Amino acid sequence: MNPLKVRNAFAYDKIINWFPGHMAKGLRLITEKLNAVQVVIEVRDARIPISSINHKFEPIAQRKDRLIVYNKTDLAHPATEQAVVKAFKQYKRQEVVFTNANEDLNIKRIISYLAKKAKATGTAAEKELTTTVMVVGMPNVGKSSLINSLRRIGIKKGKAAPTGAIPGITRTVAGTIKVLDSPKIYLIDTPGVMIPHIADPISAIKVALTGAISDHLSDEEVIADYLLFQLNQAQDYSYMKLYNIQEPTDDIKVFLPQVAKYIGALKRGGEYNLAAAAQFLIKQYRLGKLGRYTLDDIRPEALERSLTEESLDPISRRQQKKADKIEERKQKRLEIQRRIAEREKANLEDNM
Ligand SMILES: Nc1nc2c(ncn2[C@@H]2O[C@H](COP(=O)(O)OP(=O)(O)OP(=O)(O)O)[C@@H](O)[C@H]2O)c(=O)[nH]1
Ligand SMILES: [Mg+2]
Repeated sequence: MNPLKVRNAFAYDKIINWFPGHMAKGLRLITEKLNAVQVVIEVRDARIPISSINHKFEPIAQRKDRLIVYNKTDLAHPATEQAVVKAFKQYKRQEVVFTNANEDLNIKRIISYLAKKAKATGTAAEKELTTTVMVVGMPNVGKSSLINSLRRIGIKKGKAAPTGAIPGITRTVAGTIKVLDSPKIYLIDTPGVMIPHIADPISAIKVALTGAISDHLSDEEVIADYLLFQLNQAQDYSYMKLYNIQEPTDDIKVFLPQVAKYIGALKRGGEYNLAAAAQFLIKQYRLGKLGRYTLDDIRPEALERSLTEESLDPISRRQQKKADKIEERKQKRLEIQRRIAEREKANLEDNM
């Protein structure tokens, strides 16, 4: 087999923006309900320990006791946990827990952290130790699954928060969900909130590949290409055996037709359906069928660069803030237009 020529870097400069109305509203409700909680659990994706940090949560989490949970650790590279735990301790003085909410991994650690934060509430006669916790994070990282897992372990009860494989399942900040009896621990589920403007296009691709951005908004063939780039960077050519491909390739135009052939994705005229092949590959990644891949650079020097404040370029920070403001204003305008349209539709129906 000839050694494969791979790209040095992935070229992409498109900006993906996704901040629908329910997220802006969710963020508002999260801020409003903050007074009622003692602890904020910020859930992130273990496959993108840096790219799943949403600076929108900083002002929220800073005011409370914060626990950072990196979920879907079963899908991340096994070296991620140790590297990230160490770097966060060193550069952020923050404790982080890695979980697999589907298999209740490390859930007891979270329960004991929350139990220690319990405070006396209620009247003097019937004082009860209680912790109320808000669970926030980017879309689809597993916030609702984590709540269900805590409840399974804490009070041995079934699912209370709806979950699903696409982002945007939880639409609003609803009531509290009990996950422990003594002390009483109540959790509040919230809708996933996306970073309003991701300045780095490659971060946006990583976020999309993990499933936090609605698929129709991002170019699936580009995301599949990024996946191929990552596999080849890791010199992992297991895709050859998986999809019956003779030669490794770093060219998505060569790769996708072969995957389409393997899964039998054909268009009406008999052409290969490349979009279907790209969707298939993305799904395989999300299910862990291609192996455990962490997409952010977790080498010690890279983590140091990402986590130390000084390394953040003040100009790009200013640009980010400006872009956030513009995006927020746009979303507000869209929300108002949507409401007007709804009202007009309702009036029209009334008059019919
Ligand atoms: N492999 C794996 N999948 C997980 C894990 N946690 C959650 N999932 C899956 O990820 C998907 C999203 O889970 P949810 O709990 O709905 O995510 P969420 O953060 O509440 O999503 P939104 O409400 O849309 O913001 C579901 O298909 C879950 O089964 C995990 O630890 N490992
Ligand atoms: Mg949810």
